[in-house]
Order: sequence, then structure tokens, then C-alpha cells
Amino acid sequence: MTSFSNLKRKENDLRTAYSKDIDGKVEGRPLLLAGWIEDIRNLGSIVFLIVRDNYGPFQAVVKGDLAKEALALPRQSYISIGGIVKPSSGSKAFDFELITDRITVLNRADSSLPLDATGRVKADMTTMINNRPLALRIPHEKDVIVGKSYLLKAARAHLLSKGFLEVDTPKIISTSSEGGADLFKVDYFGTPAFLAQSPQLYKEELVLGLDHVFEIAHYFRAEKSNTVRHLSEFLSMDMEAALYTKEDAMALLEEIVRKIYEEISSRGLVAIRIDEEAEFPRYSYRELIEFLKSRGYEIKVGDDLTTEHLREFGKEQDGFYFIVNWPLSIKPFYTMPSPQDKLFSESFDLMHKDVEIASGGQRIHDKNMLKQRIIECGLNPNDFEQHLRVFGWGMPPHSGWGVGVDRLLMRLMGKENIRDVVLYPRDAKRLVP
Ligand code: AMO
Repeated sequence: MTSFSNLKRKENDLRTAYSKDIDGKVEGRPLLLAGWIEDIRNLGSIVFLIVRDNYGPFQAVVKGDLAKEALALPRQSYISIGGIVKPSSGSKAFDFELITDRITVLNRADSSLPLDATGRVKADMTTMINNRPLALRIPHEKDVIVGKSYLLKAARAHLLSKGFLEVDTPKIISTSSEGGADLFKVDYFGTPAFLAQSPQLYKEELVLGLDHVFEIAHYFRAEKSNTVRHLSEFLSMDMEAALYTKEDAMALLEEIVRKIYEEISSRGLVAIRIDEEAEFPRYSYRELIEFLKSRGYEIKVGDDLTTEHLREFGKEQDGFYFIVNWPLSIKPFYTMPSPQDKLFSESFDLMHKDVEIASGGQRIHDKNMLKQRIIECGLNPNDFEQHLRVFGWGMPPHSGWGVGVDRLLMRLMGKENIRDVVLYPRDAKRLVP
């Protein structure tokens, strides 16, 4: 019978250390490592293997019959390799190397691979996406995904420290949460249903029971437009909080972006700089209209801003900034009208140069007002009956936001295309891998 302890011992027979452990402290000691052969340099009587594990590359010196075996191995084969640690004799890249006495081939790689996993021969984005697991062997490609993990860690830690509770809400829904045509339909046991565009209605409802909530999850938009910032499945970080005003929500969002920036820049993973002193600038929607008019654009108050408009304004901006008080007519039904001018709303977008990173604002908490806005937006209040009920149970005034995590990561990492920061992107033309 194979017991767990037997399995454990077997695993230890294949690896006792990682590349990060090879240093002066283990000089003269035997180590056993596992990794992928990145490079093989044949110097005749001696062969140098560059092997990469999860922590980076190391150099192994192989001689005699073992060298012959090593030379026959395709690059990227996965091996367990044992030997004695010695100071390296002529390498500039490695202070220490492994004088090899044992190689176990755990899995031979195909002799022809779809991309150069050392990154020396550049592959295009489509090749990277089609072969993502192999592309992640390239350090700067892996950095993006490491960055995403730490982005989420920093955001979660900050929200939890502020008393927010992480929730999870359904992704198969019966009614559109954002309105609009970009809904994916699914056949739910014969009944038409949709994939959630956002957790909007649920997160608002949960404020009633939980006060401060957040959710980090995938959402779905049937985006036909093929742009560098739209996917049909994207990762969103959403929060909703009782008694928060639009200002409170914006302050929390700015705090979180800064915490994320601190976390990932402390790991050397970030490509941009955020000024620690200056607050993110705020511009009203009206100010943007005036700016665009002054640049010769034919635009009037009430019009939505196009990509071209945002590109024009974004050129003037160094980094992150807010656009506040959008016209009510172009915001979803749940958005609170501004008390001083009902044509505008208590809403904001967080931008980075020309790209929208997040949107949010104060929501309507009065049941009758919400029903009225649903009708004004051309929606059927009967479809929202379940949701409207909750607003009669003592719904607190509340605000929140939703951050496009992939877009934020794209900008922090200095990438131009959202597909560069998503492991397996989904768009109108891509459903695999
Ligand atoms: P909105 O529709 O503006 O607002 O979405 C919030 C943020 O999500 C990101 N995003 C996308 N990212 C990639 N591909 C897409 N197709 C895509 N669509 C949106 C953007 C955007 O700013 N419920 C509100 C949020 C709120 O008010 O709390 C909402 O969904 O970065």
C-alpha cells in the first residue's frame, strides 16, 4: 500500500532545494533540485546546463557519460538534478554552480516548442496567448501574473482592514444589472437567463445585511468591439458601503490604488510611477466638455465621451485622475441624481490617461425613486420586483465602485493591451485556449 509518507519521501528524492538556496552557505554540500533545462552549452569534455525552477535559473556542470545524456535532452525537459555546490569557475552570471552527479529525466519536452521560453526570440501576443503556460517561463511574462496576485492581496488586505466583508454573488442571473445590449444569454433548463455583467444589484442588496461588502470575480460582457481594453470576460473588484458618499468611495478607491502600487512596486514589478504627495486630480464632466470644445470638438453637455475624446484629454494627464458628476442620462438607473442639479449625477470614473479603470458613485436608496428611474431608463419595473422589495426593508444610503482589475494591472505594468495581462483572454474572436 502506498502511504502518504511514502509519497512524501519519493517527492523529496527528487528535490531537496531550490535555485534560491544555492549560495556560499551550502558550498561543498550535496543538493537535489528540479527544473526545466533552459540552455545547454557544450564545451566538448564538459557541458553546462542552465536549469530554471520557480525561483530562477542555476548552472549545473556535467561531465563524462552524464554529459552525453544531457546533450541528448531537448530544452525545457523537466529534470531532477543532484550534485555538489561549488564556487563557479568562469561564469559571470552565477557565483555558485552544481557539480552534477545525478540527472533524472522526469519528462522529456517536445524537440520543437511553439515559442522560445527564454524570451530571447520575441513571440507576438497571439503566440503568447496560445501557449500561455510555456510563455510564463519567460520571467517578465510571469511577473505580470505575479503582479496580479499581489495586486489582489493588497486590495483584499486593505478592504478587510477597513471592515469590509468579502462576498460572492451569482453569475447566472435573470435580469440585466447594468442595462444595455451586451448581455450573454444562456439557456437555463429551458428558461432564458444571462451571465452577470457585474454584481451591482446583489452588492447593493447586501449592504442592507452586511453594511460594507466587496467581491472580486469574473463578469461577462458581450463586447463585439475589438479594442485593447475590452474583453468578454473580465475580472472586477467591486465594493459597496452603507453611509458612504461619492467622496468617501473615491477616497477609498484612491487609497486602494496606492496600496496596490506600494505592494507591487516594493517587489519591483511596476512600470509606472505614482506621485506619493499629490492627490489624484478631479475634473467635472462639464470641465471636460469645455476642454473638448476649446480643442474644436463638436460636443455638448449631455453627450457621452468617446474613446477619441478621452484620448484627447488623456494626453494632458500624467496618470490617474477622476471625472466626476456625469450626466444622469448616460449612467445606469441605480445612479443617484445630484441634489443641486438633477440632470447630473453623484457618479465618477477613475481614469488612467485615456483608459477608464473604474466607475462608481452614490446609488438611489429610495424605493419609489429607484422604480421611477427604472421606468425612465426604458426598463420594466416588473423585472426588478425582487430587487425593489429589498429597498423597502430599511436600505441605508450607500455608495460603491467597480474596478476593472485587468485594466488597472495593464496600466501599472505599462502594457498596451489587456490581453497581455490576462492568462486566457476571452473576446469576440477567441474562446480557446
Ligand atoms: P462599468 O460598466 O463601468 O461599471 O464597469 C466597471 C469597470 O469594469 C471594467 N470593465 C471592463 N474591463 C474589461 N473588459 C470589459 N468589457 C469591461 N467592461 C467594464 C472597466 C470599468 O471601469 N456596476 C458598475 C460599477 C459600480 O458603479 O460599482 C459597473 O459595472 O474598468
